[in-house]
Amino acid sequence: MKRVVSGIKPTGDVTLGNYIGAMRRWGEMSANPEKEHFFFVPNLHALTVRPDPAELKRMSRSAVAWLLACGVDHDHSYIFMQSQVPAHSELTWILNNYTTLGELNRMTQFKDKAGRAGSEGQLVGLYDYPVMMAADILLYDAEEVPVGEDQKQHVELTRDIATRFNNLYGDTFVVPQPTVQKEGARIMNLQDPTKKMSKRDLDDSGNILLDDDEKTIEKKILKAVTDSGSAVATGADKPALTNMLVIMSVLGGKSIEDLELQYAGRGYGEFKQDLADLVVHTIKPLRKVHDQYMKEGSDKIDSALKHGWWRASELANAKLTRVKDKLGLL
Ligand code: AQP
Repeated sequence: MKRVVSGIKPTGDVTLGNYIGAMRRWGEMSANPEKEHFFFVPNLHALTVRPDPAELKRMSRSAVAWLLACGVDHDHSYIFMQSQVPAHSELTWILNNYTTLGELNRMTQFKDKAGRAGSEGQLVGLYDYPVMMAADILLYDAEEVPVGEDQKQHVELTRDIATRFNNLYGDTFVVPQPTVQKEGARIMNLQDPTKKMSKRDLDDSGNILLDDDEKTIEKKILKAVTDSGSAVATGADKPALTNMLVIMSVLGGKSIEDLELQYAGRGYGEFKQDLADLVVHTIKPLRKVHDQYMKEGSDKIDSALKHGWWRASELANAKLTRVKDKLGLL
């Protein structure tokens, strides 16, 4: 059976960017019984930001609750916690020996994140993140990796590592394909549309969090920066409006052209209010389900993780044994 792997890092509260670029599709995809789906929480990757331990636990459980709220809950789909499957760390170490410094130096996410983190944040873990991501994918023979645009380069590196290893030791890994949707693959910050909407900004006024209540969402959208002129239209000189139109198009199911026609001659104010209503309407039911799972006494998160852990461990351990065998590791 074909396999699909993707994940959501517990580095902060999940954003509308994570939802539109990736998670929105995961519920529907995971209902396809012809494929096995693995959606995991890469909590080892989260260590690169040295989170408070209690907060890391909360965010990890919250990520599982969002996955469940997005509809990833079927017999043939699995949610698991990365740290509970030790094969991820072990294969990372092995793959470090099949990855060059030159390749890691080219990773734009590292340059971006390390640049923002200052010298204290230039950690080996952050540098090595793409190798662990390769291990995350290759352990499961995943053919497909649905991600947002920002992660595409990492999946391409995974392909290179897998091909290199296969050439040296014979067929071992399935070479995966990144699948990036056309619309909404890179949702931008509402206060600075030149940068990506991200979980981990200290100032979250430009990021819509799935956890935000209705008033906060409305305030963030009404205060979003706009472009010069007054037309609700896309274009190279209209990064803010382009971003908001993409959000409206994806969530509302209308084409950008139709939306431009619909708002022709109407001001930014009316457009933003409609966008705020649409975002609230989309997020509210998800948040309700998420909050139910997060309530004390709900064992849904633990039982989902147990179900996922069992299958993930079975596959990951078998793959690791095969790799060790090929390398002569006793
Ligand atoms: N702004 C975005 N637009 C579209 N897709 C996005 N994704 C992330 N940001 C956007 C996609 O969401 C999935 C999960 O992302 P992740 O948790 O693995 O980490 P990330 O890509 O590093 O996302 P963040 O929110 O920016 O996290 P931090 O702040 O920790 O770095 C991925 O498929 C990603 O492409």
